[in-house]
Amino acid sequence: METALANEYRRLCDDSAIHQPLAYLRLRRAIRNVIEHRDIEPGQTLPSERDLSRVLNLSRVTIRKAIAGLVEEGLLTQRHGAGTFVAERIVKPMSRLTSFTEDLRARGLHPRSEFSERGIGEVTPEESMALNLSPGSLVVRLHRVRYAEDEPLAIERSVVPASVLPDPMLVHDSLYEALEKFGCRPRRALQRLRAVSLGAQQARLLHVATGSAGLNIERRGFLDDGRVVEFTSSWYRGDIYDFVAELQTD
Ligand code: 16G
Repeated sequence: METALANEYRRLCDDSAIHQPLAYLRLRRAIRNVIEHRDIEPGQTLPSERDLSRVLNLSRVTIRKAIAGLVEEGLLTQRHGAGTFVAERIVKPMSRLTSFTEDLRARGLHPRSEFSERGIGEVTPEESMALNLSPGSLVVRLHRVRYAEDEPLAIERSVVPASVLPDPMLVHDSLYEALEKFGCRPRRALQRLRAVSLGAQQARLLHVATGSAGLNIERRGFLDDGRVVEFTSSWYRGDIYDFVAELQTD
């Protein structure tokens, strides 16, 4: 691991296409890359600050700064006296508007989806409220079970105005990638989180016992001009996910 990280760090230093003069940001990127390439697995320990400082010829302050950012992002966790580990549970920071696909890829996992619905229809009263659409408008509906390799992690039901995404078949793996192509990826979102116990059908889809803990998250995603481009209700497995928010006083 130490060697893989040192090689990656040196590669970034030598790569003239990467203009990153700050050593701690370069190191952060190198750690992110080795996690993504699975040179270090979830649960494994990162080399100590002292070893990294010696091998990379960087100050311990730089190493600490690089690591602190990744702990905040949820890629690394620290246990007092035991060191720094690659996070095992999926820690999702609430401060960044990322997609399921991006979150998993950043952890070296391969996201995929199984669709149970991918169609277009007239907006329901509840959807029209959530999306600010007038009755009769058309919406695209996507119902998916979301996996990391073969492990189901979440169930998601997304509704998107057809004026933004005209054809549901344009969504393959990632809704946000499809929206991006139309310049309509959400720029801001409002989320509501609720603790739930998963019903029989949801539990079966997520391979957990009926009544297991889950998190229901509703996200409304907005464009800069205020249009709502997404209304998604997700049920995430409570045994795998941690949602983390950074709070500040005024
Ligand atoms: C996340 C979002 C969901 C969004 C999806 C897009 C939360 C709680 N939910 O799961 O609202 O629709 O990502 O992911 O983060 P995709 O681009 O991989 O389809």
